[in-house]
Amino acid sequence: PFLENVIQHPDFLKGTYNTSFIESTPELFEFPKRKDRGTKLLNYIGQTLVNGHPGLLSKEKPSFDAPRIPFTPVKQEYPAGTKQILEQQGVKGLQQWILDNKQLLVTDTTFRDAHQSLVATRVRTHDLLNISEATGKLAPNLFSIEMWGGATFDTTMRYLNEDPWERLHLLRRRIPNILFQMLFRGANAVGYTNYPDNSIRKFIQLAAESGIDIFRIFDSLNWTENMKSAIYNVRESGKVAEAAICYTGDILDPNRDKYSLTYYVALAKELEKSGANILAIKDMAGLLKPFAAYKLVKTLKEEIGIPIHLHTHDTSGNQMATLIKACEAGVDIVDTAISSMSGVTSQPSLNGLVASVQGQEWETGLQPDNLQKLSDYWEDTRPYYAPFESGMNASNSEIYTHEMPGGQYTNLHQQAKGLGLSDRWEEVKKTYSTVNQMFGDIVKVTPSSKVVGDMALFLVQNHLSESDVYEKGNLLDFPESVINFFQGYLGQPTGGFPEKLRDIILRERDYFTCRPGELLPPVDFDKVQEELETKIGRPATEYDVMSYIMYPKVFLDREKLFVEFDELSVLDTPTFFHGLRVGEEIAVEIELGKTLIIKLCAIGPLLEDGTKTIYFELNGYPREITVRDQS
Ligand code: 3PY
Ligand code: ZN
Repeated sequence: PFLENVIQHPDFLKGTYNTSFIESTPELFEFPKRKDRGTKLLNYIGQTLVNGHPGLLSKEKPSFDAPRIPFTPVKQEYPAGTKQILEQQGVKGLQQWILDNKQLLVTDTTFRDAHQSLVATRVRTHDLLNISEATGKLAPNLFSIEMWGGATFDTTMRYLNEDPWERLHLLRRRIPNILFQMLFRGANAVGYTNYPDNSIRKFIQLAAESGIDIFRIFDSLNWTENMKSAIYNVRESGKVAEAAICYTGDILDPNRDKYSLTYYVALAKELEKSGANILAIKDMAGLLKPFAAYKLVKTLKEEIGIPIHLHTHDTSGNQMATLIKACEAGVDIVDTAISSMSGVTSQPSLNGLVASVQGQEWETGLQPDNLQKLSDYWEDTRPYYAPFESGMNASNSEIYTHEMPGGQYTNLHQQAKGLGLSDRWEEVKKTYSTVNQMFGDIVKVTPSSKVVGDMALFLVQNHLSESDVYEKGNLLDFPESVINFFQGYLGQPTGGFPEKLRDIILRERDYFTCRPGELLPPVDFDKVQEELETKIGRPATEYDVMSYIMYPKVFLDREKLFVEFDELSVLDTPTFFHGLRVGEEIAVEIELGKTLIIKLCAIGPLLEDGTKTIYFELNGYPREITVRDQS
């Protein structure tokens, strides 16, 4: 509301303001009361009770015990952490501090990749905020917290009716001492396709100003041309450019020589030369076996001078050993997740790793008792998201065959369910690996992994085999993402595209081999802002404009829901997903010091006009809501 007041103020619009504008204009701090928030929340709860939350089959609200939030006195100061090192010593100073450090440095991915990989990125800001102060105070020795980017940008808007920028701003305030890290998909930013160069620049500027310190930049085909602009812009913004080599194949398998040790060393050197401050080894599927990790890290430490940060997924169950072997080889930083959010498609356990290196030269300085408290919280909170779990309850070495990134596994599973293919999930996984070979054995990570996934779903859904594609491909309507990929919109894969398949998929369409960003016209931000404001009928902030550029339809859909239901992040998660049980009463703090008491009294029968009446009490007064049954 403050930003809205500023950009709507007549002096601001006319440009007749000076540096004391904010201090001398008290009305900027008068916020209009958002009316009817109670009614809007009742409407949302009513909708959820009658029609269910989108994507959730069960309408029954399960019972949960309140999560154990560790007590940390408000007055207790946040111990200084890596954020202060960056602020005081700059990027170069931080880099040197990492290199000089004997300790094994640890990143916690619980706020991003862990839940992206376990529960389809559904964890809500509400649950992150509840544990954020405790995380900052109980785990101040973390190197960084990965808490943004990847799929979180999309899913916060698409499924959680939230604003991703607000999540970043709120968390930043609650964790002022630990570096924040985001996953940035190079020229694809936080989306699934290349964006114009000036949008990449603007996105990085806004994210840097909002509190992101380390940008892990990767390209889904390891095509460095697509990463250089992001590396440059992160450096320009004074933040840390962590450039990633995406690991696929097996450097120790002599039969798979496309992605060899020599290939990765050359890539790492090129990224260092392009300005990377840290090198990430991004093992998105968990394919980097322990002895391969030793060899890769040892060699890279000899060949490059910047710190090395290892990221992996524990799908096979082997990856704690990978982290330990990498540690022996001299890795600087590793990614882990709090134990109750770790394992299988997520990262190896933070608590486990800390215990493993205790008493060794790499001892992390993190306190096991404190980490246990954080894990207890997540153990209590994770069941809220049970409907989004992948069903993979144990480790699975079949990952070495299908090579599906941990972050994709649960999403593709959900997508397959949505298409009615849940009983053919085994076939989907097999086809995923066939498609990879058809595409020439490519690096598979968002968005290239999505292209492979889309093609696999397309083949399974239409009962098509590999030979069907070659024999009757000219009659098939391939998914748009597959066509765009072969046209060159994601960039160029190592070794080029398989030409025969490209001809079948593209037919008479053109393809190109230059950097897609060169072809995309720059975004005119003012024009987009105008267009957006016309569509939503309110002033748009720079953040709104950027969200709209990244995901136009998703942004507008969320806006519609926002107008209908207002801010839903105030609801606790079980209520957000399932509504209330008859007789249940909740307190909802809609703004500081303003709480609504909502009680569900009864749900009326289905009426002839297709509606149901829901009987509530709002702050003790009876209220009725009518909801159309969409079943
Ligand atoms: C993402 O891009 O979302 C990923 O997690 C890739 O591993
Ligand atoms: Zn990952």
